[in-house]
Amino acid sequence: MEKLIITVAVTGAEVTKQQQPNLPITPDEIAEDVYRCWKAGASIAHIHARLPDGTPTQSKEVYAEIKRKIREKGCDIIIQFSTGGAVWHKPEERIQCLDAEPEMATLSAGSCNFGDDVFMNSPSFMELLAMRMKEKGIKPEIEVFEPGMIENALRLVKKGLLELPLHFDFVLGVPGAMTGNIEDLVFLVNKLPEGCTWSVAGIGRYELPLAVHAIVMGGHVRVGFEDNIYYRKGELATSNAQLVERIVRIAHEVGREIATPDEARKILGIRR
Ligand code: KMH
Ligand code: ZN
Repeated sequence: MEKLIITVAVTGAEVTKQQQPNLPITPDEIAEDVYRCWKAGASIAHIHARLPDGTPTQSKEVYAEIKRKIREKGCDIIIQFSTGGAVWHKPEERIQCLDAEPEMATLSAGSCNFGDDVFMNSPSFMELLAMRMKEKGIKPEIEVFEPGMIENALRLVKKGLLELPLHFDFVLGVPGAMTGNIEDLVFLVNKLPEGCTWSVAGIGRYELPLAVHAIVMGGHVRVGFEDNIYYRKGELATSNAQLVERIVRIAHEVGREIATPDEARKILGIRR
């Protein structure tokens, strides 16, 4: 089996410091948190920028600052920026983060309900994101919240805007979108074209069981405060690194080795 790629989603756009006091917000906090997760075994950092008061921002300057601060620490983790932003960000704000030149960026492959909101990803915006990433040599990670989103991504392949093999991330358990039972994961994995890679990001209580299954199924895993703030029911996690460390221990116990960032680049076809 391929080595395991662990992605850490350190901040997200929805969680607050009130909910999780150890949530990293500023570029300094995000860089330090990413550095600790990298030391613990993460090879991709999925990043959302925030303003100092915690408001989500898609400002390319803030993203560039986060990237610079991570690299200043000598950390070679794959930096993945979110083009998803927050549900209320406009498409032109969301796409800006690509100008800060991440190695990877997310591409949400369709619209869905998202709690009490709607997460909008029109066909024309998906095409624009794919085109911009292609021009800039940024590896897309296809975010799938609903099964039809796989088809949407494959339509972009047919149009020549995305290339196979793609890397997918199944975000399961968002209220309003697909749930996160094991059969949901297996169903989605079976839909992927040969040669594609995938990870799973289970929301809340779905995070751990889905991660454990992904480890033994040969997929990859995303954990972090964006998706889940608890270590176990009723007990907040002390840090993002704590969640990464647990995945490393479980993988070790079942004989799945952990990919370094350079090994992850090879698995994902990223040229540095
Ligand atoms: N915050 C969600 C509305 C992504 O990062 O690309 C979208 C999201 C997906 O988090
Ligand atoms: Zn995100």
